[in-house]
Amino acid sequence: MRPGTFIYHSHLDDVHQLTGGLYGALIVLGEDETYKPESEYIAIVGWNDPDASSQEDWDYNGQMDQPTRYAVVGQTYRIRVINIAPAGNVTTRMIKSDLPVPLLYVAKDGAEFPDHQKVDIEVSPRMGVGETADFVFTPTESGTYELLIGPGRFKWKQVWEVAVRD
Ligand SMILES: [Cu+2]
Repeated sequence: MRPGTFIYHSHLDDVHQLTGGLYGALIVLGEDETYKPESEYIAIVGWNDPDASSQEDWDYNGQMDQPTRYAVVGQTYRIRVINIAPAGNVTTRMIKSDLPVPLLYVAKDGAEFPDHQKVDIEVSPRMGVGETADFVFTPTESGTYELLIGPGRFKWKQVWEVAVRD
């Protein structure tokens, strides 16, 4: 299996089992790679209700509220986004003081792009059900950032506090 971001999930009575949480990230590393949790962030988008109609019906890593993430200026962080909601598209973006912060779009559905196809994006392409995408975040200045993931009306706001390493 090639290295990358994949997903496992049930395919029996799909909507009930998916909204019951029967899914998870499947991260495949290259032979020489080591998983470094301090520089990784996995964001799995799902539903907790078969008739999702409000923000509370969407789960982000299994819940709505997310703990603040801490990061360091100049370090790189790989953000792996997985959409396993039973329907709907999501987009991903990073902002700081309401202004877009570019993320480097590096992989799609478990396939790393060649270097010349890795591009900075302000808003990711829309991701449908079962899709994954990887982004690299390299903060250049300290401050409070927000990672926004979700469909149009409902957005997961993941706060990233970035500081200079002392
Ligand atoms: Cu499937």
